[in-house]
Amino acid sequence: MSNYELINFKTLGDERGSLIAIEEGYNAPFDIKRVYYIFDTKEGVIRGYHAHINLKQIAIVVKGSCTFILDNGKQREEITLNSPNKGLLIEGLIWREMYDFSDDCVLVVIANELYDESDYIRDYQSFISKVNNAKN
Ligand code: T46
Repeated sequence: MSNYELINFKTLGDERGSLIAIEEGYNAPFDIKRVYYIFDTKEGVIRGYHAHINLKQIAIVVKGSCTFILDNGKQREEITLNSPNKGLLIEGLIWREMYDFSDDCVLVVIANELYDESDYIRDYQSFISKVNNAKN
């Protein structure tokens, strides 16, 4: 399925522990304009249920684990994030849902644009119409 990929971040470490740096143009393939993080997610909660029109993002679980459902309108795939050295790059029209958050999950997201509600598609049928229109 296109429109997402896993990025392996290089871990810089020494006897004190580990460090990962994310830099635009190096291991983040876009200008970084916003960072947000999701934590203390309650048991059984499913977040997301939307797609973005233009936004590019990298999701990194820096602690714990959670699973992304990624749907391009044709196929749905699941990817579990459980390592701070893996980044999930999502761009283009992808419906996403996130679930199975561990108690300690901290999900950091780096985005190429500021928050803009008009970039969200929060209705699944509208998402499918948009995908079909984009193909024609
Ligand atoms: C995404 C997934 C992975 C803001 O005011 N500023 C922000 O930068 C963000 C991200 C959200 N908000 C507000 C909007 C809502 O009132 O925070 C509230 C929760 O946001 P939302 O319900 O969209 O959260 P999620 O977890 O469903 O989705 C978030 C991102 O919004 C979205 O872009 O791809 O994480």
